[in-house]
Amino acid sequence: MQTFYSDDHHLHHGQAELNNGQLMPCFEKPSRADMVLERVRSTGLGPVQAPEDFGLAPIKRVHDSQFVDFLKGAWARWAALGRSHDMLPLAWPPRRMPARCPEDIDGQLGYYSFDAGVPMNAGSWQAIYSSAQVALSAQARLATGDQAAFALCRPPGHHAGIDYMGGYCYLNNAAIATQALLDGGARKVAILDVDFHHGNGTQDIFYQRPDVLFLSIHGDPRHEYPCFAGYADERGEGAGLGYNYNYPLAAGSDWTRWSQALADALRVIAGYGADALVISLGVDTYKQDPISSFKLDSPDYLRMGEQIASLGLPSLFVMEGGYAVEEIGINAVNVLSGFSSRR
Ligand code: OKP
Ligand code: ZN
Repeated sequence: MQTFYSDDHHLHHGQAELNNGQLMPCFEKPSRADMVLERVRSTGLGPVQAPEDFGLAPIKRVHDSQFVDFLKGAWARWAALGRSHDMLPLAWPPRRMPARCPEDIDGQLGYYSFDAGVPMNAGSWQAIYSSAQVALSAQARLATGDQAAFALCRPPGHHAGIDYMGGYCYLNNAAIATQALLDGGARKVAILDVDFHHGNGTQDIFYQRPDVLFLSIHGDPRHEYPCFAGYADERGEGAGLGYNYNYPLAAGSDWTRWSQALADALRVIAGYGADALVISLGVDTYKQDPISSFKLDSPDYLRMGEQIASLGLPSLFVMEGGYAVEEIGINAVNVLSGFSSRR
C-alpha cells in the first residue's frame, strides 16, 4: 500500500492547550506523524511518496471560500499586530447572539472556530495545506485503480466543518478526499470514522447528502469531546436522512464491545453500495491514550484492518488522532497491515 506524506507538518507546532483546566503542552505534536512514518518504513508497508499539488479548488469544494482565505492569511494579520506567540481564538457567539463576522483577527478567530484547540504559528497554513494535499494525492491513487492508499495527514481534519476549525483540525482532509472521489466519478462513498472522538465536522459537511454515508464509532458525547455531537439519534437530514450512523460507546469499552459496533457499521456499509471507502483512522482508542477512555490493545488494530478489508472496497486511510506517541506507529500501521493481509 502506498503512503503519502509531507515533511511540511513540522512547520505546525502548537505550544499549549487547555486540558482539565490546565494549560498543557499540545498533545497534537510533530513526533506523532514522525512515529507513524518510521513504522511505515520499518515494516516495509510500501513506498512513501510526497504529495502532488492539487491547489485550492478541491479544498473549496468542501470548505467555505472565505474560511479558507481566512486560514491562509490569518498569521500575517496576527503578526502585523506585533504578536509572535501562537494565534488562538478567544470568544465565540453563543445562542441568540447574532453571528456576524467581525473585522479584526480576534473576532474572526472566534467566528471561524468552535473551540480553542487550534493554535496556529507562522508555518501552520503550509502544514494544513499540505495535509489536505496528502489526502488528495492518496485519493488519486484510488481513482486510478489502486485498492488502497494511506494518507499520513497531520494536522488531522475530522472536527473541521465547512466554515470552522476546532479540536486540532483546520481543513477536513477526509471530506476533501471524499468530495474529490465523487468529482472523479465515484457515485457513492462511505466514510468510516474510527477515531475515539466523534467526527463532528465530517458529519456536518455531509449531513444533508445521500451520496456520502458517514459512520462514526466514538466516546459517548454525554461525557466526551466534542460534547455537542455524536449521539445515536443524529441520522441525517432532508435528502441525507438515513445516511448518518453514530455509535457512541461507554468509557472503558474494549475490543469485544468496540468490534460489535464495527460489525454493525460494516453491515450498513455493505448494504449501501459504495464505490469507495474512506477511513478516518484515529488510534486514540488505544488503552494508553492520554486523552481518551477506550481500551483497545495493539493486536486489536490488526483485526480492525482485516475486518475493514472484508468489505472488498477500494479504501483510503486518512490519519486522524492518536496521542500515545510511543505506540501510535505500531497501532496505525497494524490497521494497514491487517487490511493488506486480506487483500
Ligand atoms: C482530536 B482528534 C480532553 C481534551 C480534548 C480536544 C481533543 C481533540 C481530539 N480532556 N481536547 O479527534 O483526535
Ligand atoms: Zn480523536
